Amino acid sequence: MPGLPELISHLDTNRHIVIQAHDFPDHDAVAAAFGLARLLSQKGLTSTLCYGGEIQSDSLVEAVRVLEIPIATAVGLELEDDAQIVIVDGFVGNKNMSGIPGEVVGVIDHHSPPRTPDCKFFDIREDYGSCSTIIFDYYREAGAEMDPSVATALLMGIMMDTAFMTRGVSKLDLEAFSTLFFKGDWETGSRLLKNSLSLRDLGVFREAINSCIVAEGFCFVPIQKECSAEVMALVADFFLGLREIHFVVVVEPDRDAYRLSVRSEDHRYPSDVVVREALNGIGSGGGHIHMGGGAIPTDLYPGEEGLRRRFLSALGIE
Ligand SMILES: [Mn+2]
Repeated sequence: MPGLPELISHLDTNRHIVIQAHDFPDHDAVAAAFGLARLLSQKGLTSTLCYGGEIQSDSLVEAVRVLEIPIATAVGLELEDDAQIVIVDGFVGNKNMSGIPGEVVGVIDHHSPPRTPDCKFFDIREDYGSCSTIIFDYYREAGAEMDPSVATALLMGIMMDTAFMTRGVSKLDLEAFSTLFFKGDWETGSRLLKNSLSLRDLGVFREAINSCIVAEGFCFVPIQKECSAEVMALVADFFLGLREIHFVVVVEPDRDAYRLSVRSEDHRYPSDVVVREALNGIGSGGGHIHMGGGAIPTDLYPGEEGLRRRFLSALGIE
């Protein structure tokens, strides 16, 4: 299996190393980037952390502040053309990775890739619940010390992506969780994660509850109000929590595209497979069995009912 020693063997100490989380990053992406940077620094390799776009999640902004994670947006970052980029929790080719100058040397991810990454190093473990778990594994294999702040960040990444160990959990996620739980500060971590909504998000929930359309176990939720990817995901989780619902699609208009958040609790209908089929020819999507997402450029959007029908047919309901 690929791992840290192989990644390091591809890194040139004379060139700038940049660890990039995906655009509009989440807890798992930022934690994986932070953990990897600290681990590389123990090996004498200095790196810069960045993400594309901006952090839309207030709880992640708070985590970055509390844990003193030195990460910033790639916009305005002076990067040399020969910078070596390591991407975590996503990969180039995905719509959510903004191109920054430099060479993509490595990809560390737990999403199923639309195609094999075209770079020197890649470590993709689709069976892991979080990218943070892969980084935890790197520490363990290297026998490296871990700061409490890194442990807390990785713990939050695992808790976030597995919805507190209730989806997509592998044996290694559990091992990482039980070690990090005692190494990091789980109280701070879970407080930050469990307070990611605010009163101003209630309007989005109100609209979602009014607009949802249910057909068998499938719930389609079109919303017009602008909201962050995190709030969309929480809306999707909310509907999945309804006993009758097993598959959820939340769709929301963004600047130049419609964004989708997808959830499944039925193994016969993996989120990533269904979203790719439903968006075939009009947009892009991906993710895992339990959670996924996608985007449709505004000019290709088939309308709410058109999109709902595409999902119905991808799910084989009609
Ligand atoms: Mn992740």
